[in-house]
Amino acid sequence: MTDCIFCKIVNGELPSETVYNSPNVTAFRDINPAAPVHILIVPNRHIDHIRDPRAFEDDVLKEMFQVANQVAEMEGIAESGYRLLFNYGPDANLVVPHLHLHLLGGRPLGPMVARR
Ligand code: DGP
Repeated sequence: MTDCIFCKIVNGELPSETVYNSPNVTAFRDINPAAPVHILIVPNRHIDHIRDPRAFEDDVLKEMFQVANQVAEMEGIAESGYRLLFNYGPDANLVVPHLHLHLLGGRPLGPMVARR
C-alpha cells in the first residue's frame, strides 16, 4: 500500500531501527517505546490487521511469532520475560493499519491491562 507507514519502513522509504529482516517479516523498534524493549514485528506484505483473512495465509502469523521469540533472545529478554500483543479496534487503540505484533520487555510490565 503506497501510503502505509509500515510498508514504507519495510521498503526502506522511511527510516527505522530495524533489528531483523527476512523475505517475509521485518522487526523494528517502536518510535514511542512503552518499555526498554519495544519492537514491532510486521509482515512485509501489507495486511491490515489481525481480522484481515490474509493474516491466516502462508504461515504469516507463525513466522511473526517465531521472529518475536528470536528477537527476544537477541535483545536478552528471553529469560526475564516479555509480552506479545496485537491491538485491534478503537478500544484497543489500534493506530497503524498494517498488522504488527508488539514485543515488550526489559522491565516488569505489571498487569496486562490497567484495572479501574
Ligand atoms: P498500535 O497502537 O498497535 O497501532 O501501535 C502502533 C505503534 O506504532 C505505536 O506504538 C507507535 C508505532 N509507530 C507509529 N509510527 C511509527 C513510525 O513511523 N516508526 C516506528 N518505528 N514506529 C511507529
